[in-house]
Amino acid sequence: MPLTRPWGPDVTDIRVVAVTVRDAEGGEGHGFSWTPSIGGAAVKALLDEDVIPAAIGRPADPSIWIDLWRHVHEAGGGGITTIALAGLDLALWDLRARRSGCSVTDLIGRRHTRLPAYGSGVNLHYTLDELVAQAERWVAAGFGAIKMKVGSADLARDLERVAAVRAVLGPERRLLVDANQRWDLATATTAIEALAAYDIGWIEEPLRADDLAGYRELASRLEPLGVPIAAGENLHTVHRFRDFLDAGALQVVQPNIVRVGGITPFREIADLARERGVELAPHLLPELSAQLAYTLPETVWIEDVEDAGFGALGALVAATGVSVADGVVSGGPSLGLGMQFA
Ligand code: SMN
Ligand code: MG
Repeated sequence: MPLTRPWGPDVTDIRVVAVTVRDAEGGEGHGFSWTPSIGGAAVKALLDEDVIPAAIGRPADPSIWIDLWRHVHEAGGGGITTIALAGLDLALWDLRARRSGCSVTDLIGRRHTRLPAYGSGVNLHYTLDELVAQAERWVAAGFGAIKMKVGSADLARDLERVAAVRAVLGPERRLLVDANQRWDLATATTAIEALAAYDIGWIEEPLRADDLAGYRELASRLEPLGVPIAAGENLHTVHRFRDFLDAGALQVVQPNIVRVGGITPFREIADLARERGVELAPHLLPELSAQLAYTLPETVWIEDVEDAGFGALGALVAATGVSVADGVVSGGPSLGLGMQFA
């Protein structure tokens, strides 16, 4: 699917592999694997050649997840393997909820009907004017928090942009910044010390995503500043999330439901975050993330990347019912996950 607002020169579309599962009684469930541009064909090949043949004949139930993860493990414990597994896992949850005649949210147990949403922009390549205009759109739309990109070649450019967006937001709204792994430890330390003056709600992926030692050291350096470190969109297993939390390296964890392998592993990661007392903030996929976040005891922020929802991109057979208005996400399907791709 082409993106209305490209995420960068080499990310002009997203790839979705739609997965349909059928059980012996003729029940049907719909899930999907997803990736921004890179790896879509490889994910489809893994599904076709390894995941689907290993799944056929097993119980049509998400509890098969761990066996299938072990089955594909030699191709990688996470990454395209877990992205591929997600397609099947989502389809199995959809099927299970449909069999029960309810939504996945109600099957698991609903705790919320509304959650706060933040406006998110993939906007490092925007001009200052375009960035300010985007922040103004979000304020006008009623968002209480927004996220912008940092990590420019020149720190002065980041500071100018963050100052401009903070001026649009005023002192009350939450301003989140995302460096998408662009810094090393020394650069991150200097940059975050300077950015802290703008009351940053979290700094996301300041370092290479899997640099555990770097995150541990950065967390100890930032402790006196009180700027929380967020990461997780590029961590793929509950084991890796546990490593980061054991190291005291993160204050906010951001699993992407598809990248971690689906709803089954996402729920384990959410339990882990709760046990450790860190904030959980699901990455992207608002129509899916909201349906799961409604089931959690805590209140989590849902990320709404401007113009990038599957519904807005015209990708779904029918709308999920999940919608964002006045900075609040609400609604959802009455049956299953309601995410069948056209
Ligand atoms: C992001 C990652 C991948 C695609 C779009 C946006 C970004 C975010 O890092 O956190 O929103
Ligand atoms: Mg990010």
